[in-house]
Formats: sequence, structure tokens, C-alpha cells
Amino acid sequence: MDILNFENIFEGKLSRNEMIEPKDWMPENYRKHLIRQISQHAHSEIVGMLPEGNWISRAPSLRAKLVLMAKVQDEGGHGLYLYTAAESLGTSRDEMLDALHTGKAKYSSIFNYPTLSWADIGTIGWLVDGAAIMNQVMLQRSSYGPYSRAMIRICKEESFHQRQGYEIMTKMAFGTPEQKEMAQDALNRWWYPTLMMFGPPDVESPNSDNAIKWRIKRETNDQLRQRFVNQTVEQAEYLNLTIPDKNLKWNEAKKGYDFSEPNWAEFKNVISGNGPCNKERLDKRRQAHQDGEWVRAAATAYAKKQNESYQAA
Ligand code: BYC
Repeated sequence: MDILNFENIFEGKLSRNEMIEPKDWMPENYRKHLIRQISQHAHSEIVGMLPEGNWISRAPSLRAKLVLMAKVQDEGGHGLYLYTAAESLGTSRDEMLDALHTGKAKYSSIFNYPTLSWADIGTIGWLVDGAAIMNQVMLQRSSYGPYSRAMIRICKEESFHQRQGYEIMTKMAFGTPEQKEMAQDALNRWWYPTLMMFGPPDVESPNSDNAIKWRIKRETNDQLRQRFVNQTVEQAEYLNLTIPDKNLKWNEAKKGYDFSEPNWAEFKNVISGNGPCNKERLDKRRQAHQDGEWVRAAATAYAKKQNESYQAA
């Protein structure tokens, strides 16, 4: 079969909303696009464990500690599903981790901001997981089978994470004046970085056209950002907290809120490696990888031994 026939089969599957599976023929750029996005997504989950893990030992109750530990552990699991999905495209775990550790691969900008108080843990669950779900719900219908299936499980867990965050915010917003002040301060600091999570405006997003054409993404960065704002305003109102945007206003014509854009110069700076915590996050990841060397060596030696004994039997 020549390449044109392979392309026709690929396009046909996309047009019928069928999944592309690892052994199917796919254009090289589709494969590369997926490896880039899925591996960056995996890195985000793993790096995302750091700012939250930072609060496990300082959680205000045993219950809060248990819930946070379960959440951080879930993020590790999400990273593993996603690395495995990316491996099915022909890259290796070592290659992906090397790209992270050398600063070649990106991970979500949001995790380069510090978690200064317990209210930040609530805000991460409420806003950051809320934004992640907004993006990931559409990724459940992504055209690449292993990515789409990983997303179905991840979304279930993310919705528990979002509720964990909103519960903390509810307790703090309706708690003492000091707690309410901490909740408002956290919202003030995390609002714009959360809006940046959806990526640059559509007109400046070089990858969006292909992502939509290939049904990797079903909606654009701006569409998702708008939906997130529409959904979150009411949640902030319920908490009696103020979103730090004087231009936030309902627009009846578009049936959505007008809002201020984040500072895109700050975004570019953060994704170029110069955010407040980039260095700290990468140093921690590199150290963890180095510290885990003996575990990898032991697991490999054990697998080799098992293999030898099967062959001998
Ligand atoms: N941060 O053409 P664009 C989570 C990069 S965390 C850093 O619009 P695309 C969680 C982009 O990679 C959420 N970089 O790109 C975990 C590209 O650079 P390269 C993780 C960003 O791919 C723990 C360039 O800017 N979720 O789940 O169409 C606790 C131009 O952008 C960002 C995902 O990764 C950013 N915010 O769209 C709690 C979801 N935005 O690669 C929560 C899957 C853009 O060309 N990923 N860039 O060098 C996606 O949906 C898309 O990859 C993005 C970007 C929306 C992130």
C-alpha cells in the first residue's frame, strides 16, 4: 500500500471519530505532536506533586493530611499513565525524563509558583484542578486511543481533587477573619497564573491548528479559558471572595464574562525557565531521579533474574 492510501485510512478514521491506536499508521508530525503534548502533560503531573507535597507535613488535621496524601499520590499515578501512553508512540521513559531534566521539555507554568499558605492548597484544588479538568474533559475524546483512555480515569480522580480544594476554601472563606483573608490572598495570587494554564491566546498558539485538525484537542485555548471563567465566577461568589479583576463583567451578547487577560510577558518568562520556582522544581526532580537510581537498578535486576528462571524452566 502506498503512503496516500495510509493517509486516507488515517483521515477516514478521524472523520468517523474513530481512535488511532499505537500500531496504526500515523503521520510523523501527528506522532511528534502527541509525544510533545502527552510527555509535557506527564511532567506537569509529576512536578505538580512538589508544591502540594510541600504541605503534607503541615496539614492542619489528620483528615486533611490523609486527603492531601491521597491526592498527591494520584498525581504520581496520572504521570505514570501518561508516560505509558507516550511510550506507546515509540519514545522511551528515559528520553522523556532526560528532556525534563535538561530543561528541553516544558511542564505546566502553574507549578512554578510557590505555595505560601494552607489556603494555597485549597486554591490549587479549586482553581488549578478545576482548570485541568476543563481541559481534560475534552481530551477524553482525543483521537489517540491510549491518551483518551488515560484521560477518562484521570478526570474521575481530578474531580475528587477539585472538591477537596473547594472544601478547604469553603472552610477558610467561612472561617475566622484571618482565614478568610488567607483565602482571598491565595485567590489573588493564583487567579492569573491559572488563566495562563490554558496556553497563549489562539492567535499566538502555534500548535492549536494541528491539534484541532487532528482531533487531539476539541476546543481551543481561548474557548476553554472562557468556559473556565464562566464556571468559576459563581463559585467565587458563593465563597464571598473577590476575583482580582476590575474588568470582570457579564456580557449578555456572548453569554459569558468579559475578563482581563493575564500578563503574557510573565507567562513567556515562566515557560522560558525564569519563573519564581523553576530552578527549585527542576533541582528537586533531578535529585529525586538520582535518589531512585538504586530502585530502578534493583527492579531491572529482579526482572532479569525472573526472565532467566522462566527460560531455564
Ligand atoms: N505551561 O501552541 P500552544 C495538571 C507552551 S496540570 C507551560 O498553545 P498547545 C495538574 C506549549 O507547550 C495541567 N507551557 O501549545 C497536575 C508550546 O510550547 P512547545 C497539565 C505551555 O500544546 C497536578 C507553547 O507554549 N495539563 O493536570 O496547543 C495537580 C505554545 O503553546 C503552557 C496538560 O498538559 C503552559 N500553561 O497547548 C493539579 C493538558 N501553555 O511545546 C493539576 C494537555 C502553552 O511548542 N496539554 N505552553 O515548546 C494541553 O492541552 C496543551 O499542551 C496546552 C498548550 C493547553 C498546555
